[in-house]
Amino acid sequence: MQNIRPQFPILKRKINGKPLVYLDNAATTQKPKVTIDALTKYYTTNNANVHRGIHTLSEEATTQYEHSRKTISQFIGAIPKEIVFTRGTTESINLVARALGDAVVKPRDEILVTQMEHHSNLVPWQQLCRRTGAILKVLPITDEGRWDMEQLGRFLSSKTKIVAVSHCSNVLGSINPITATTRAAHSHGAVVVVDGAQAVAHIPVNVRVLDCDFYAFSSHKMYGPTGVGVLYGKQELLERMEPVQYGGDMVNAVEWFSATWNDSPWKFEAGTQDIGGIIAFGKTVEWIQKIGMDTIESAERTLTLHLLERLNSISGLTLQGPNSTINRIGVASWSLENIHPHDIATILNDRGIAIRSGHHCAMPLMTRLGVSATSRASLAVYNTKKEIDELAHALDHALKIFKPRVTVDVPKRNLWQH
Ligand code: 7TS
Repeated sequence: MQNIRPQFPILKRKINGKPLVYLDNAATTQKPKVTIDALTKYYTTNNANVHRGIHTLSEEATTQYEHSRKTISQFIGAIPKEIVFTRGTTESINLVARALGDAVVKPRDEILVTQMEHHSNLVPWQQLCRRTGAILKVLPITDEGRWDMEQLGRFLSSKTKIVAVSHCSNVLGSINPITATTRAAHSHGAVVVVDGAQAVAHIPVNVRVLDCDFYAFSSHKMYGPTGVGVLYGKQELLERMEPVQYGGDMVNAVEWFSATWNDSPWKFEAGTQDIGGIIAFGKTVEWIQKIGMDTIESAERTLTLHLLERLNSISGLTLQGPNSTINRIGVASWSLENIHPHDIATILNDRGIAIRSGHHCAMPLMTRLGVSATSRASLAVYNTKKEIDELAHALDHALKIFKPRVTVDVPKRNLWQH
């Protein structure tokens, strides 16, 4: 996309003498100048604590902090009271597991996840099951890397209390059918929690259309600062839930032996939040809105098509996940011959190319795929076709290093005899 790259100062960097090719956006995206400037401006001119002071700085900081909440709520089709600020997707999901899970889940109830969940949307539910005696159910995926929707009906019943699923896979790139799943889950009275960490930066998200009950995401995966996340929750659910952290700002009145809570969402925001980060995140979302999510989605789809074409052209490469751009974001994982993904990442890094290798915090999914690790490239709006071509050339280079074309005749004798 034109005019985007110059807005990201880090993209001018060289790594090992080569221009940086950053293809690890599913881990975290780089930050535009708008975001960096917003952080600097906050600490240079506004820094103060929020919801506390009468003084001008505190009033300004509070106004900007609450303005961020408004911007973010509009971005996903919610209202400000439905936006809880957290440290990230992980904290958002843990908050629901504690505040809602512990209150409603009883022994032998069921929680449904899928085979493609990130550890952040699996371990909190395992722990909830341990605390309550509930049973964890895992919806299988197909060999193409999609949820097996034919089986969904068999996994849902009146025992299902929570359905916790990812909107997009951080390994396979699949965009999952949330609206249909929400409809099915609600017909059994289950609450739907969506891990949107890999979705919000890449596809338009409207929580009213999805009709999910909770939606969790992280600022740092959508060009914003680290340390800031969001939990969207339907207003009536957030109001019914008890806080899970206690302290300043989340209370209404405190006596020696009791306390009452502030209204939602503030009752979930105990202590001083990352005020500067939240304000800068709001500015980042305004920047995204100016570009437009539809524009971002279609630019990334063009790049994803190119990425898939280039990866498919490499002999010995096995792509995991859907092999088309339909219902798919620009995250691609692969195995290359029997070369270890860490070796591939090292060779690529020598050429300035940043990808991720490993289990991507989805170890059970690796088991399902029959691998211990994969290499993964993940795109953002500032990537180019040329960068994808460089990735493909570097993979060809890795193949040459690890699989010499000239085979040497090794005498079939026991070397130890000499
Ligand atoms: N859910 C999904 C689907 C994710 O991809 C991640 C992070 C998280 C939750 C956790 O987000 P956090 O901001 O709370 O850490 N995924 C990755 C990744 O794929 N590589 O590094 C982090």
